[in-house]
Amino acid sequence: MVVATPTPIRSDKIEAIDLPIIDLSGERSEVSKLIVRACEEFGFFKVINHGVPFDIISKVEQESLTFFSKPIPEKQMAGPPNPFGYGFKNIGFNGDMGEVEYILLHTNPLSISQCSKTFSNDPSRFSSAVSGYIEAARRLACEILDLIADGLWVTDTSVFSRLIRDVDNDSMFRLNHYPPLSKDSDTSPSYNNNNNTNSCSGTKVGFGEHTDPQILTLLTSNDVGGLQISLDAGVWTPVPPDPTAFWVNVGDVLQAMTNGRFKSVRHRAITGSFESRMSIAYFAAPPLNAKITAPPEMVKPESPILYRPFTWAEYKKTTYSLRLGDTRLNLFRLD
Ligand code: GA4
Repeated sequence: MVVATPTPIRSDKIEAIDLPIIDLSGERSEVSKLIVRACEEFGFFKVINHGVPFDIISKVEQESLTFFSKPIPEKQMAGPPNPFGYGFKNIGFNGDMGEVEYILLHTNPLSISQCSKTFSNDPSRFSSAVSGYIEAARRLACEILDLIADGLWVTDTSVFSRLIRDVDNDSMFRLNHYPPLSKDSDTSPSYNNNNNTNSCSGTKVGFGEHTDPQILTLLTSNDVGGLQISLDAGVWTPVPPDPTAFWVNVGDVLQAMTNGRFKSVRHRAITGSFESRMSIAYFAAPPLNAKITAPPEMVKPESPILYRPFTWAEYKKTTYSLRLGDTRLNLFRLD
């Protein structure tokens, strides 16, 4: 088993580089080429002119702010995330910890409406805000996946998007709150929503380094930074916040389906700001019984098949049996 141990923050190198920006209002064949290049080189890009009204994003942000502003014991009544619900510092089931609190949900409409009463005094407002975001993010993810199929010259152009159009898709939704530094200490963040302006510096891991197991992740955040991506081990590139854009990252399943041509990007979130970082993530995932394998166009004599076919259920089970930072896709390699 290949186990990647997260590198301590102190010894990491920070390297600012220009990250790809995709303007979705551009000419289709040009946009699809640029997306493919971004996925190959970075596994990560920013999307502007995406067509999702800002109102859809800000309604969820408002719900998120209202929930995370509650006292911790009240929030904990909506947890633990087993597998869905409110989580505080614990990430997953194998001892990973971070300076983060979150809500993790399945995107199935029934499960959203059923759990909304645990998160809000106005469940129908919460449910409609979250469902609106999920539907917009799903559409955007489908559009991006269709552009990717075009750019890769795959004949079946819905080979990727079909997986998340399926009613049984296993996509997830996550609200993260990374607390600001506390006034009283150098390094302890504070989980209330005060905007501290006079605290001292101190950087901590909010969400440790990892790749996302799914197909694609769409992320929005408020105007507070903290997200970083890593293209080389131990070298981190800060992602400048932009509340008007979506950040997209390639997940493990898309790496497998492109036969390793796209890279599932390692990323993490750090804390150390004087303000709370809030982010919203949509993880586009296939149905549990979907067979994950590269379409024939991705396999050539010079690039033979890299991974054995697997179901999403099998991949998910492996993911949850490992630690956050583990390189799980290597366990499915054929060589
Ligand atoms: C990372 C991507 C998504 O946030 C997530 C995470 C999941 C969780 O928080 O429960 C995992 C993590 C994520 C990968 C390894 C396992 C599972 C925590 C963890 C230690 C919801 C997902 O699908 O995988």
